Formats: sequence, structure tokens, C-alpha cells
Amino acid sequence: MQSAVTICLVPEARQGPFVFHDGLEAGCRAAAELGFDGVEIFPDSAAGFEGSGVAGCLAASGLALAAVGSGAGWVKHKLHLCHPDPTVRAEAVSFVGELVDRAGDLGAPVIIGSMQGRSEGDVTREQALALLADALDALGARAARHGQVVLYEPLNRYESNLFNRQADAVEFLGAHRIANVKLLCDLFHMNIEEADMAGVIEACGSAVGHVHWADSNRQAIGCGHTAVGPIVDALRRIGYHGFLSAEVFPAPTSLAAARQSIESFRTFTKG
Ligand code: LER
Ligand code: MN
Repeated sequence: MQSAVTICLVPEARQGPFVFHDGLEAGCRAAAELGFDGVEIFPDSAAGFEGSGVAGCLAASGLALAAVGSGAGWVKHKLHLCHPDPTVRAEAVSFVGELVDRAGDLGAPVIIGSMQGRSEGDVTREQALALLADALDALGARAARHGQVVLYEPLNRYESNLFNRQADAVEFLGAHRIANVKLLCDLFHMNIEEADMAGVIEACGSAVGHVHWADSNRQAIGCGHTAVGPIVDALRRIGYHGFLSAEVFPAPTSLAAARQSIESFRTFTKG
């Protein structure tokens, strides 16, 4: 398994659960100094991502690009994949699609978390799920052109009413025969929604594509009460070799959260 830490490039998401907020170069430098394998970046758009000098920062720091978040499409631009307005939905698909191309060029997958949206207004749950299936199908196919997957992230009930539990999402992807989409298991959301976090990870097996390494209170692992030992054992049993990416609040500081995240990663993955 590999370690990663989040860098947010969106001032509007300053209060969000991301470790570094002071630019790409400073974030990559700190991540490399602490010994992370990779970084997960939350850009404002595909153009902003490309213009951020990301390729140069990764090369200079020797870090891998673990994943790219698409949530600014919602946080900043108020787009989502199940929006009642078809024009906004189309913009949402194109916002994520352009990120899929830019991230794909750098060998990384894109995350669909808050961009999935919710069923609301005149959009019934059935309609929202049909829209989600179409969008994931199209974006998975686009990612495949780069030899990548898209990462679909079930969120807790306060953030989405689509899928809150991992196994429900796996069943949905299978029922719709959606290819090139894997699960993002965020341990913070799972702590709220799952009865048996380790058991669910084991049951999801090869569907698991990425992990957000966050404790029960959304601080670095070790600062809350999630028992990560059995979770890491389950990841080992399913042969997971992907990233454990620290998507947590910069509490008490970015550096302290990053240090605690890499130390907990080493403690739980060694041996
Ligand atoms: C949102 O709560 C979250 O976990 C992010 O990874 C989604 O973009
Ligand atoms: Mn997450």
C-alpha cells in the first residue's frame, strides 16, 4: 500500500477536509519531506489543474499523483451529475470529463464524491440513479482511454442520498454493468454508515480502488476512535496495493496532521 496526502487548490474549500492549503509547490515539498509516496490534488477545474504547474511539481518532488478530486465542480461552480437542469448536468459531466483527461495524462484517476449530487426537487431517486449510471458509464469509458478508472465515493447521509454504503454502490455498478469505475472507501464516511468497516472492505474485494485515510472525527488516523488495524488487515487480504490518502482536517495544523497521517500509515502498514 502507498501513502498520500491531500492538497487543496480551491480557496472556497479552505474549511474542507484537506491537509495542505498553501499552494501546490509548498504542499508537494512538505509531502516529499515527510516521506509520502503521493499527493491527491483538489483543483478548481481542469484548466486550473493544468495551469498549476502540477507536472513540474511532481517531477521536482518525486511524488506520484494518487488521485484528483472533482468536488470543486460542486463547491465552487454548483454543478452536479443529478441536477434537475439538463444543461447543468451536461456541464457537470464535461467538468469531470476534462479532469479525467488531464489526470489521465498524469497517470491518475479522478474522484466523484460531492459531484455525484443527490435526488432533489422533481428528480426522483429512480431518475437520479439512472442519471448517475449514465454519467459514471460515460466517465468510466473516458478514463479507460487513459488506462484509468474513475473512483466513485459513497458519502455519508448528510452529504448525499444516493449511496451511503459501499456494498450498495458495488451492487449498483454491477447491475448497470458499469466498467472502469472503482470504489473510494472513505473511512470517515464509513465510520458513520457501516456496521463492520473491515468486513465490508473484504466483501467489496477488487472493487476497492482508493481509500481516504481518515479517523472517525475526520482528523488524522490516531486522533479519533476508528480501529484501523482490522481495516488494514482486510485491505491486505483483498490484495489492495493502492493509496491510503489522508483526506482530513488540517488540525491542529497542516504539518501536524500530515505528520500524524504518515506516522499512522507506517505503524499500520509495516510488516
Ligand atoms: C466529501 O465528504 C469527501 O469525502 C470528498 O472526498 C468528496 O469529494
Ligand atoms: Mn473522501
